[in-house]
Amino acid sequence: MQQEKVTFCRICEPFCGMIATVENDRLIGLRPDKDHPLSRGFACPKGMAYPAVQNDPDRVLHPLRKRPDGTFEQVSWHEATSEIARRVRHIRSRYGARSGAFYLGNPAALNYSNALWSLLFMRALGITHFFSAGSQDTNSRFVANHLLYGQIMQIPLPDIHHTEFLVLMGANPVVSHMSLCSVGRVAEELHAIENRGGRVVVIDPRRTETAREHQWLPILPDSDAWLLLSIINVLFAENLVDRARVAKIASGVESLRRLATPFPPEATAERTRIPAETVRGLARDLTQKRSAVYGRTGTCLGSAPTLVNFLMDAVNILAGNIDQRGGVVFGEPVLPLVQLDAYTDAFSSYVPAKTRIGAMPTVMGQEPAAFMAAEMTTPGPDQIRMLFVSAGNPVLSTPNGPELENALAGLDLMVSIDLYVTETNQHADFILPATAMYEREDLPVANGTFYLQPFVQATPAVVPPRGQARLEAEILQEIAEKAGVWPMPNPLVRLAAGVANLVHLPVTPRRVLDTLIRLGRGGDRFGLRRNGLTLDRLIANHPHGVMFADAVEVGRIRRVIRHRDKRIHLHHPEIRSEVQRLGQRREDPDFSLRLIGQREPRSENSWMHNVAALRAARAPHAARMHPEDVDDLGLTHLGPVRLVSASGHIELPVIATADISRGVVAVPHGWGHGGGSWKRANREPGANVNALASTNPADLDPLSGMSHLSGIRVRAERIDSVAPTGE
Ligand SMILES: Nc1nc2c(c(=O)[nH]1)N[C@H]1C(S)=C(S)[C@@H](COP(=O)(O)OP(=O)(O)OC[C@H]3O[C@@H](n4cnc5c(=O)[nH]c(N)nc54)[C@H](O)[C@@H]3O)O[C@H]1N2
Ligand SMILES: Nc1nc2c(c(=O)[nH]1)N[C@H]1C(S)=C(S)[C@@H](COP(=O)(O)OP(=O)(O)OC[C@H]3O[C@@H](n4cnc5c(=O)[nH]c(N)nc54)[C@H](O)[C@@H]3O)O[C@H]1N2
Ligand code: SF4
Ligand SMILES: [Mo]
Repeated sequence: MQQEKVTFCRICEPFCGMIATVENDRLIGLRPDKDHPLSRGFACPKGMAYPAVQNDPDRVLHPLRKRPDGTFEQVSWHEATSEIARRVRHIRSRYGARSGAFYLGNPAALNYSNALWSLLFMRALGITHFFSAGSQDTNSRFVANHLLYGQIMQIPLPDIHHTEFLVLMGANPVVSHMSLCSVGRVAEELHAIENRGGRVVVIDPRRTETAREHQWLPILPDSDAWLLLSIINVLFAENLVDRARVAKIASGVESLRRLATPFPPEATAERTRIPAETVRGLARDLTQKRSAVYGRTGTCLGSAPTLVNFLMDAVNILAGNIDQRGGVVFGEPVLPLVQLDAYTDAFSSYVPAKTRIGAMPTVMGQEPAAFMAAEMTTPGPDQIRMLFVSAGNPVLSTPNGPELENALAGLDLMVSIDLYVTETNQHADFILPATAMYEREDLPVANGTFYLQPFVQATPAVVPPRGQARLEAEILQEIAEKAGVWPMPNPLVRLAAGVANLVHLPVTPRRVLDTLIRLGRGGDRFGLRRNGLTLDRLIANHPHGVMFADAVEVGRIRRVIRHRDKRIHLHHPEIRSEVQRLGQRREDPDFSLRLIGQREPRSENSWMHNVAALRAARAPHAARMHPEDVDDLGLTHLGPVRLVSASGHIELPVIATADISRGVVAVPHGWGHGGGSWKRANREPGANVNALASTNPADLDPLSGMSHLSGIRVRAERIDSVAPTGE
């Protein structure tokens, strides 16, 4: 019998509404949900293709244990968790709790029970080596937030629905559908800005899918700090800053002026390749209209990314656009996440000079993933002996995968929870099968503060788990219980436990979520408000979600800022030294090209390459370069090239295209498959671009420990053929 169920996609951040068709407990189709208030009938090819992941014959459906000969055998859940717990106890007693590590990958951020219970599991086991995709994605943005507003949770969002002038720096929303900003149908919303007389400028080294639709302003990779300093310089020099107004909300304005004084646009044009007059025009326009500057991974992965994010906000602040309708605004989460953060500090912690290797900061407890290999191979009391990986493929997603693979081989215990055997977990002792997204109940908790409109939606599981797949939270809790370290005290759990104890129920992710909903906007306050929201009511009575208002409120900045004086802090010695460091960088003529990434519309990081429908008639993995660079270097269009950095080299075909600036090479990340269970992906030619990235502490962002993945200095060499990779 066929049934239709209302749900939503959790591959990326718009969480598009979906109607699932289910037959005999099998997901047989998806269509976009026309009644979803945000996506309004839109879904992208990745989202639509998810049934092929759900039903993939290559999925791992039973716990797997590594045999001595390196192959995997199926074992029962009981055997797997008991043996893991036994080995955990042994390693803890022999080397101490600090020998444990956890890597939490990107899909965990869109899966509340995995994220929440992974954090609790780490606390229970005393794991301090916590790594995540964040140090390849968001942490520089978060540290800029910490410096400016004293908190990490609420970051400025471009008010796309009301702005008249949007500057996108290092973001490609037509392909990525926006990130750290949950908004539906973004490609249309960008056109709507122009339709109401506004303008969208895309500052990007590549003429991206977004740039093609709007106004492209090419920039040399890794030079945004110079551009932003010049914009700030012009704002002051041309008296465009309403000083009295800014002084009301921010301190350190004068220090910022001085910081930017040496950088008039004429002094930075050569570094950015943006003409001085264009920079002056940008600065003027930003103060004349409702404007917003927004950046994403292109501004988070360079060599000084905290500085870039800091300066980007400084421009929004100085131009009078922060906390303004049509400017940048702060989200209003429906669940009481901000209160919870203020109470526990769980999501806003920042500790400078914390890590054993490199003395780097931790951001929300996360150490730089670039140090994973070194933390495994460097002797000492905190050397990593055991690693848990959930929803991550760091061999392809973090710097220097080959180095990490070698280090993984030396671990005493490695456990991975995933849908597939991957390049990473092929090195594990155990691979445990996770439920795929339509097999679980969910609500986008971590994105709560990033919604442009106050909105909440929960979905039930639409199909039962395939095979023996289980929720990550259940798996982790069982291991911790068997290891004798669960339950454990934690403010969040205590809160839910308090509630659960009243009715003598165990604490589960579901009860924590229900508690948050009941205490949140529209919540039933445990019966005080009749017909208020509970998790069950949200699912049963509001399948397409609840929209509380058309837009988030503005004029709330004092409530967002967590500095004691309730002002934005624009003066920081760390920022000053970052500007000095910029000026000290010497370019190496041996590596005169700059490497950037390129997200593809039909791919999600490393893990949707097994879906035939997404790969049909697609060009194979390749580098993009300007035709004149291709000619000058003696390369040929579609011919092979070797890219060399100070850290490694890769070989792949090159595509000549005028849609990229000269001196720039673009290569998508997440390729270079081999050894996983994803048979089709393994057959695709491709190279791991992160073999070119550095794990040397000197190459990371000192303020955030962010990996340097965009603007890596490389050279291109002519070769006769590409060395084969994969199977
Ligand atoms: N050069 C370069 N490198 C980059 C980037 C870049 O732009 N350039 N981008 C960075 C960014 S932004 C990110 S987010 C990271 C991603 O880094 P990672 O999170 O390490 O890598 P993914 O490729 O997203 O791998 C996700 C894994 O989770 C599995 N998975 C999928 N769904 C589920 C699920 O529901 N449960 C479980 N348990 N597992 C699941 C998949 O099979 C896959 O193995 O890559 C980063 N690396
Ligand atoms: N189709 C698809 N969608 C995705 C993903 C995916 O893999 N595929 N991944 C999801 C994830 S995990 C994330 S974090 C988001 C990321 O969302 P986005 O950041 O919007 O996605 P990217 O396509 O990486 O866009 C980064 C842009 O920065 C540009 N850039 C690189 N270096 C520089 C620089 O130095 N300066 C400037 N100004 N620009 C630069 C690149 O050319 C690129 O166009 O996308 C999400 N959505
Ligand atoms: S844009 Fe695509 S992948 Fe992202 S949530 Fe929407 S349908 Fe899913
Ligand atoms: Mo990401």
